[in-house]
Amino acid sequence: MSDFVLTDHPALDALERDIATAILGAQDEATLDEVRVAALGKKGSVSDLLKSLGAMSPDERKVMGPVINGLRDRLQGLIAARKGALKAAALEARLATETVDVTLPVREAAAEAGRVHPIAQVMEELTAIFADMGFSVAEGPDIEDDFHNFTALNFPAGHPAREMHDTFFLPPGPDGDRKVLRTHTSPVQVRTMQASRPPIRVICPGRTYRCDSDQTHTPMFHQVEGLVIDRQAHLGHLKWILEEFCKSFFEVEGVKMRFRPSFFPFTEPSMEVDIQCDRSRPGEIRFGEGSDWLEILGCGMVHPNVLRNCGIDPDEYQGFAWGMGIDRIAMLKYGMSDLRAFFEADVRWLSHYGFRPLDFPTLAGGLSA
Ligand code: 2NL
Repeated sequence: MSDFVLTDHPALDALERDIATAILGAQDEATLDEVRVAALGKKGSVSDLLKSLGAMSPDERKVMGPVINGLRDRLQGLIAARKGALKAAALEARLATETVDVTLPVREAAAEAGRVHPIAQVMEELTAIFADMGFSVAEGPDIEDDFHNFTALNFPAGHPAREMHDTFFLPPGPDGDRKVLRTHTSPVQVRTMQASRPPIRVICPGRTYRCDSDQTHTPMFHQVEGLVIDRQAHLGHLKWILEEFCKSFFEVEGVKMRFRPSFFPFTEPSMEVDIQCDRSRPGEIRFGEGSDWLEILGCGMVHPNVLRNCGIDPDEYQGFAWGMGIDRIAMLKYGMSDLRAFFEADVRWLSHYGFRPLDFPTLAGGLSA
């Protein structure tokens, strides 16, 4: 700026050049404001010049007025331009550093993010798998009467399940009847048979209660039972349904199953079902491979007495049913060792074993995908 000649007044040109240099050299708005105050503030160098006009003679003022005002106007314009440039640069810098990567996963704090309990997850999985095979879900009361929990299901009068030490009974009502906390989900199927006509295809997942507590038993636990009633429903259908279920649930291509004779009051014949597994790796069970067996459920053809008790003619209809523990198959699939932890409501356990709320089970992508 050596050829900085704006007026016929070298001293004013020098002043203007110095201020202009300071304006253009300001690297932030605060510095620029300091320069502005030093020049145009109340006691600024340019303000002093403007004040000096008042002491001049009219002739002198006629000449110097436009000179000094011009100087002030140019500096004001320069300040405004510099301010705009600094603002734009600051915005550019922020935009460059504060970029938001919208593709990053949502950050979650362990305690804040809710988790789906493994039992709820497994219930969803069961529902999805059996819905695909045409089953609907039926529900019923946790507090049952003796007829729906025992009598309709062909339990004889002196059966041990009807005793205090195995079952939770409520105090008798005015009619002397003792209600029970249902010991299985079968009463839901009894109610379904009473309320509808065959063909019937339902699963009944829910809470059940027995007077029992150790590492593998809790007083409240979960079961899912299935029921099919039709004119010609038979054990071949049952085997196919259970095999499809096991493959889907444990996410394997194939699984060998073993049907052993057993006994339940409400089915005849009755069977217990084992599935193929491999237990050679410590602390791990794999299904669909290996040469070990693991019992996972009980099943059978619905006893004719049960059909009759529920208003279905056993000469016209027949069917099969099965039942299994949800807690147990959840432990097998997701590798928990102590059943009691399921019901201790410890959020650390839940954040370890629980499921993200939007991880819905699908049949296509693998349930744990
Ligand atoms: C088991 C065995 C089973 C059933 C449940 C059932 C229900 C009705 C009629 C006939 Cl209404 N049977 N359910 C049948 C066989 C076995 O459960 O080990 N559950 C954990």
